Amino acid sequence: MLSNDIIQHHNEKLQAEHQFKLTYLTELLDRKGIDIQTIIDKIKAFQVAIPSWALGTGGTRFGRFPNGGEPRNLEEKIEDVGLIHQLNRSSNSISLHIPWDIPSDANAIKQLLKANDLTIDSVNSNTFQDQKDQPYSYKFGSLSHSKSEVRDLAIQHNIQCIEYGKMLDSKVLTVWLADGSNFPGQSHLRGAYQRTNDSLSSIYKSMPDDWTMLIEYKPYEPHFYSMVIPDWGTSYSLCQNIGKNAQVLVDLGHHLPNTNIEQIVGRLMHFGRLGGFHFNGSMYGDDDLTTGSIKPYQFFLIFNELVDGMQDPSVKNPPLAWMIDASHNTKDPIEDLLQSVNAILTTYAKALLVDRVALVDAQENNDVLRAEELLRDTFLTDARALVAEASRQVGGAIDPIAAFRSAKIRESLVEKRGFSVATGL
Ligand code: AOS
Ligand code: ZN
Ligand code: ZN
Ligand code: ZN
Repeated sequence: MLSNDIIQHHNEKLQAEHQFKLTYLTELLDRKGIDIQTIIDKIKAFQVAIPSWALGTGGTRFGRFPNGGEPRNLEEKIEDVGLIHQLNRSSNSISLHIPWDIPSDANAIKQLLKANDLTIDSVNSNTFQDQKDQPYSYKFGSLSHSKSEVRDLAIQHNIQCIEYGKMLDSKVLTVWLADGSNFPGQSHLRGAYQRTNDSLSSIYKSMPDDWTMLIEYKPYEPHFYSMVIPDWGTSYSLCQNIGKNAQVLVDLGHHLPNTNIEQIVGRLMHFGRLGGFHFNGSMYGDDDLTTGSIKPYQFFLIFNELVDGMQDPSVKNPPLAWMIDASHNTKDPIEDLLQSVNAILTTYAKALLVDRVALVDAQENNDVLRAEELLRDTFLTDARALVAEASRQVGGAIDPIAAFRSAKIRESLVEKRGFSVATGL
């Protein structure tokens, strides 16, 4: 944990410049009839989960180039997320990956979470790797496998994940299925879907009533001819078949180039089936780059759709689980996560600023240019001071990355943990 003095001292140094920017923005928004504190309060309430596997360098099947000080176990991963949350006050939960994060002592983990002001977000199952001494291999699939003994093993693993989640008060199971085929003819495409449907149904039946199952889709990788759950339509149909607590999870990197993701988001919210989000940045595919780093306008348009759905009382979509799913090789992982959360909050803030009454009016009257300009105007508004102020008001840093650097946090983690490399991708 950081001493609060460090953050306060950091904020004092930045306060004058921050206030200057905030005053400008307050006046600007006031002229548009927007109360700045209402927006700031919404930003404060927005929390993004950190995945345990993003705390180390990774995201590559080639070489990893760690800088040291990476968390060596679940306890240290929780400590890292605790640091992130102390700095930005917007990352109050951690997502676990089983078996990488099996809790050895659930009570001790719960206490540590509490001390760090954190909770467990989702529990993620892993049937994309064989574990040591596993009786059957997932080489040719898991929940969709042609042999029932392999499917049963994968089903049991997911049920075990639910058990770990229950111990730590999680309420979400996320299933990302790597199943698919590499060559035409390898797999019976309809059969693989039906077996997956039945396997997911069995897992769902083992889930407590107040849990959610999130089903993630991905068009390719690790398989390159077919994936069993390649797109939102497949996820959606599985959810429809399985039950009301099954929801689609959208990972921003899991689309073919130029897909209109905002429209997918809108559709799923309209159907009440959008359950969760994996934030990252994408140039080509599942690149897992920093959120907002490559296509910020597209990211804004996605958030615009999300906020529109969240604010519309006629939309019956459950609250969403927000998580970052990124991991790469060249930045300090904690700095990268702080940067991603900041991009998420800034974009959320901008989406909150959209004049929805004027937008609907422009749409109704087919004023194409005005509708577009309403969006462009908010996208081009610099909303960073709103996010900084939200953080400051609840004891976080005005500039979390600058605070992380000036407090030499990575240096002290290296000193404590040595040249450690985290488990994960
Ligand atoms: C994989 O591509 C998916 O994005 C998963 O959500 C996630 O990255 C994986 O479960 C991490 O192991
Ligand atoms: Zn993902
Ligand atoms: Zn992915
Ligand atoms: Zn990814």
